[in-house]
Amino acid sequence: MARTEELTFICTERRETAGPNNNWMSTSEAKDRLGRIFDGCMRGRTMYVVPYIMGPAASPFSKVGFELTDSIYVALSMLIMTRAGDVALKQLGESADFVKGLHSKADLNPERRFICHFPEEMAIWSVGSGYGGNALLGKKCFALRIGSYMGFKEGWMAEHMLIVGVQAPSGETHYIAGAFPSACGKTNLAMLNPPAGMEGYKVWTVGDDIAWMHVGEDGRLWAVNPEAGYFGVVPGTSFKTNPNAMRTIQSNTIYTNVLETPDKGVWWEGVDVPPPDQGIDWQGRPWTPGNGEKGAHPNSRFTAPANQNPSISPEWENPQGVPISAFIFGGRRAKVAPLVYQSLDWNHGVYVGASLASETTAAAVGQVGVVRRDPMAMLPFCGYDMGNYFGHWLEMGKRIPHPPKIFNVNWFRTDENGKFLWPGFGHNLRVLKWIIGRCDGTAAAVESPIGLLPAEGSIDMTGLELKKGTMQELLKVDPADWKQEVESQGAFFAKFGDRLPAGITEQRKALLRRLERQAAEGLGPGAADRAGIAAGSSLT
Ligand code: GTP
Ligand code: SPV
Ligand code: MN
Repeated sequence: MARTEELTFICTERRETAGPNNNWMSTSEAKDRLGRIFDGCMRGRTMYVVPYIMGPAASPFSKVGFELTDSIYVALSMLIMTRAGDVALKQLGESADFVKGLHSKADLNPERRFICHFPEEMAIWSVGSGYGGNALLGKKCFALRIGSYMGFKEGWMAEHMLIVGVQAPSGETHYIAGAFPSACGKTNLAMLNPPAGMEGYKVWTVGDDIAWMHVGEDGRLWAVNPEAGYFGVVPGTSFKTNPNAMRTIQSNTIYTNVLETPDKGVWWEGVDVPPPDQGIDWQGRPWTPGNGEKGAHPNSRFTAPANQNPSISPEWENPQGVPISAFIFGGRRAKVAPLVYQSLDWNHGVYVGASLASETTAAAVGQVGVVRRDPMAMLPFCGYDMGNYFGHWLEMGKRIPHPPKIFNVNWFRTDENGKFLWPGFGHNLRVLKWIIGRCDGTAAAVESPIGLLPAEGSIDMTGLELKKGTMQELLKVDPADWKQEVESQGAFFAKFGDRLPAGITEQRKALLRRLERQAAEGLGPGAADRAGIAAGSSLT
């Protein structure tokens, strides 16, 4: 019912290739160990052979994969999540250039479960799990872990990002790509429904989880969604929070780990309708409302075709992709991170992404709600040494003549009672509007040590009234919190040793200087200069 990160491996000749961010096994050991589990494991079952394309058919950026599996769930899900079948065989032609995926649920025993990636030979072996991220090999295994390795070698980017088009009342559309850790709001943002007061806007979904991005001839960065469906978090999905998702999942949809109702329907916590009087819970046990158990697992999922989404972008299958104006990074942070801020430039933006942190969710097995660093939301998905990955990001900045502007958002800041300060969901469009305004030069910002914050009144609040002081609270940058934050960032980056690019260390030092300077200025005008704290950037 969730990804098992501790059983997920990058398998290469040398350990250094995988980096401290990955579990590593040597190629030969992995093949030996998994080979023994695979041996005979499909006996008596049907083996499905699924040829598929990641990316729009006919796109120069698309890539072909094959998945062999003994799971009917996996075979059917791949038909939804990818462009599968003849179209993939046609695309491949006589070429042998495809990712070789082997999957078996075997005996589903966690003791004999491994999800192994061989980026050096474009292969994936997954055994012992039937869960999406472990078993639908086109998604995280290929499009991110193998894809990020290919992008590093070939000069493009494979990211854990939604892609969304925001059309203003003027008719102009800006595309934004956003990285949020698992179960932190990508699908919701990708399908956003404008709030009351912003009816003139239209939001178009290009992708909800993964972006493959290349530098275009016009010097901008262009993104395609390699997937053809959504593997989305079910709990909390309702006509109130995400009407487009609700409309998408009315038919041709596979549900896992939800409550089964007596009439063979589905129900989950947070849906618009009250629970049935009884049902079968996600573990297959009889369930009644209030029996102390959840009907649906917190990471229960739907698998649905993207073209059923009423907000699907007319550009979503454009072989060239869509041009990206802005990147946003975001996590779940009850404190510290403000609602939104803009980085000072590309390199600072890379630092903002690299220092992303978020409270853990049910999307991976393990403790939920603890703050963990998750650079670019890629910690579980980067198929090589993350120090080199940061270097790749810095390098891409030099190679993109008109790079996206980079922002950080946090929908999840809470008040002293633990209640979310920001209404989120459709209202997040207010923040996207400010971000687009920054790209166009029409929205105002004020300087802070961590970056550029919205100037007072620069976020469109038409149709939304917040309690007095809430916006100030949402945008607060607490110097003490941030000092601690920078220390914790430093401890994290130290893990990458000499693979950590100097550019990251420089950004951290500059941030520290700006914070110290602000703290000193709190002591009166000129105090920073008297204390000899140098200006860290054009900001100070
Ligand atoms: P993965 O598929 O795991 O990569 O997740 P995701 O990033 O697509 O997350 P998703 O949009 O499915 O959201 C996960 C959970 O966060 C759901 O329960 C949502 O209801 C909740 N959520 C999404 N957006 C917001 C928001 O703006 N505010 C609040 N409070 N909750 C949100
Ligand atoms: C995630 O965990 O980020 C997901 C679901 O999108 S999975 O495909 O399982 O990785
Ligand atoms: Mn995801």
